[in-house]
Amino acid sequence: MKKVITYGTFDLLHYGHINILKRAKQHGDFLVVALSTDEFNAIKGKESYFKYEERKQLLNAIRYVDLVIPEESWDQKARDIQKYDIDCFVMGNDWEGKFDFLKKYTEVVYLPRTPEISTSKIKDDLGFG
Ligand code: C2G
Repeated sequence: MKKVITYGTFDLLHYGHINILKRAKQHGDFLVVALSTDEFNAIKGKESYFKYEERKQLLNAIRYVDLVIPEESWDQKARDIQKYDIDCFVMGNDWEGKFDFLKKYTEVVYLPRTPEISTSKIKDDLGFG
């Protein structure tokens, strides 16, 4: 079984998130999503509208997602890759090159983002930016 992992906040779940999860899953048979905790979001300088458990519930309802784990720090990725026996690490290309250090542990793939949508655009368009 080829296992894939990806990381993110996935707040205000939208079709850009679905697109990356769908394409990430195409790189294997089992997709792990490391979901940023509320505490880690604070470290990332983000405050999500939906809290961790709500964002986890949404991700678990997506057909492409097989397991959701917490992302609590920047430096857990190598451990996660070994712990979950990951064969492929996938991120959107807004992170292009940032995780190349993981190539010694696993395949690293950056996929094009869905350009016209983002959580911050949704907030801005709704007047909550
Ligand atoms: N994404 C996308 N298209 C969009 C918006 C997001 O492909 N229109 C992708 C991002 O590239 C990322 C994933 O969806 O791969 C999750 O995006 P965010 O929730 O914004 O995650 P981010 O804040 O980038 O956190 O350690 C890594 C971080 O946790 C990533």
